[in-house]
Amino acid sequence: MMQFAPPPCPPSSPLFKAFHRGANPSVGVLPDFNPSRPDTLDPEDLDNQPAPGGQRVRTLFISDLHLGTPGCQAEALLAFLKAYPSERLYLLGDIIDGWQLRRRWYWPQSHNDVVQKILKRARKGCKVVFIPGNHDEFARHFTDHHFGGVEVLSEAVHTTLEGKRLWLIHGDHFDGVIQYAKWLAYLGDNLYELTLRLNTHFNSLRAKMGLPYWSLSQYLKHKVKSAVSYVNQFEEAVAAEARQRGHDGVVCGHIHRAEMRTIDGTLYCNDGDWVESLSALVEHTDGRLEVLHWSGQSSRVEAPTSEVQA
Ligand SMILES: [Mn+2]
Repeated sequence: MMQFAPPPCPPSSPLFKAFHRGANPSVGVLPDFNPSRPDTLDPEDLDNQPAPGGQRVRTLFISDLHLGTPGCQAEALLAFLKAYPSERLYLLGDIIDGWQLRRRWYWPQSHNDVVQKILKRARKGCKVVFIPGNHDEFARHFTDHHFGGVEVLSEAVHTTLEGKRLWLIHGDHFDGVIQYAKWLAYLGDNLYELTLRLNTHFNSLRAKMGLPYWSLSQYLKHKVKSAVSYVNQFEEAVAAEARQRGHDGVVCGHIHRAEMRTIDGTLYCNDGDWVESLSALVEHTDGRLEVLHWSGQSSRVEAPTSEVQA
């Protein structure tokens, strides 16, 4: 059985290099794979039954797992996947962090378990689609191929139970149209409060050195505002593009900020990440979309849907 994950071997090995460079299909390293996947999920199958606290859903959207990095919360993700079996699973990019793996090989058992769990889902009738992101762009060489029942696509459209067409992308292609630095999006309120305190010490030191007051906090406040602005710009740009392409909405990842809101009549959903926020987007069996935040059990937060004018 083919795996879409990089093989658990050091970066120096030829197989690893082949995967990262883009293997030549003519040598049969990664051929088209047509799995004997059942057409529908068998709800009687034990693997398709939710772990206590969870429930079976129609569709599960996850992204930004960053497998292959110490930051990936693989155990939490595994527990979440067990709690939420689904008829469809969309992996919206940055699943495997090729950037970091190239620098340093990090592949613990739990990360392998996540990959195995995903492949098992595919075998058990779940339709699994993988849309590579910028951190696993090596997989973009393999779009329109199947690996172990996992379909690799550059983008996709999901039709909800209610018949809405959702455009599925990772989202990194919008970096170019957004002015603000990506790292700013990660700055949180706590960090900001800390800088306010730091600022006091910082300036008393400056005063002792005979230097004029310079507001570190004001400087950073501006930067944090820029971060908020970055997120808004990203969301609006993605929604506008989805609208222009004639879709009812969009589901993406990339900025590690789970969200579900309507922007100028277009539904914008971000399924979050499994590094910081441990969040996912689900479509329930009744067609309702919901952002889930995982905290060890089935911690569920109803995402408010608000109309925001761009
Ligand atoms: Mn990304």
